[in-house]
Amino acid sequence: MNAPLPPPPALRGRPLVVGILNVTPDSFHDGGQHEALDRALAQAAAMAQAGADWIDVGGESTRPGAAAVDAELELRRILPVIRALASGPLPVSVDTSKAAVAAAALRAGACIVNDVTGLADPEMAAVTADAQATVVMHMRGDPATMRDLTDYDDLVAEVRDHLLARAGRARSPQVWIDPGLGFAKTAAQSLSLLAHLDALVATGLPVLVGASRKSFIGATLGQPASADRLPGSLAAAAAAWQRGARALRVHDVAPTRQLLDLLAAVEAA
Ligand code: HH2
Repeated sequence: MNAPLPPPPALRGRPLVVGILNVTPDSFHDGGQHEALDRALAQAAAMAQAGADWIDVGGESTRPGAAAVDAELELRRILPVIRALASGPLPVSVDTSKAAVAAAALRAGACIVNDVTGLADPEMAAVTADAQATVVMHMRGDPATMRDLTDYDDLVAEVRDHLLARAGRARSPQVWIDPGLGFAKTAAQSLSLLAHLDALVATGLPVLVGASRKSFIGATLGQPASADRLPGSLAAAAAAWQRGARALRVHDVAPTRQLLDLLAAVEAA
């Protein structure tokens, strides 16, 4: 098992920065960049050097319209990376919705389960008992269907109540909740969840936010290419931190770390 995860930081304290490491050909921003083991490990080392607190390893893209990947292929992609990172300085999460994949990743040295489906797999709750932490994210449907599942009567309350119910299934010592920006949400709904993040923070569970380079930022700022969304991603990270997020899942660790450290320094001054 790799380095242990620290407890969630205090509200408005130094937030955790979760570095994204997608070992996929088709992730919406970093797809194809880290498929070779040496490139994945170099990226993890660069993120650690830049101030990441934890590395999130994924082997299946969940972007809208992404093709599903079977467990065997997902494991072929992620296990060599997780095994290599297990002896490294940072805790490692596995970004998967399959209980079998999560279990194998934990055996290989990961210590956190990050499940975008919020423990939809009936076997996942039992697997989380072997993890130090679980991230329970809100979504509806799957990447193929979620764009058509954006009707909510009361978006913020429904997301909060769903997350509370799903978090109750997880058996890890730490359970994080995540609004799932961009997952079965229009751009306006992702902005609204960010604006009303305090409703999730008020549950008392630590909140993790993944806004990095997502299309709602592009839609808001007129930036169709994810490569042009760093300023918007930093603004979203700032908005999340100011509303009480305790971890930010990002592609760009160094600029996010600087942004958050400065905000925390202003707060402490
Ligand atoms: N977003 C993505 C994947 N996993 N996990 C959590 N907890 N929260 C998120 O917002 C989240 C997530 C999608 O981003 P990315 O991994 O960069 O892309 P892809 O799914 O195309 O691999």
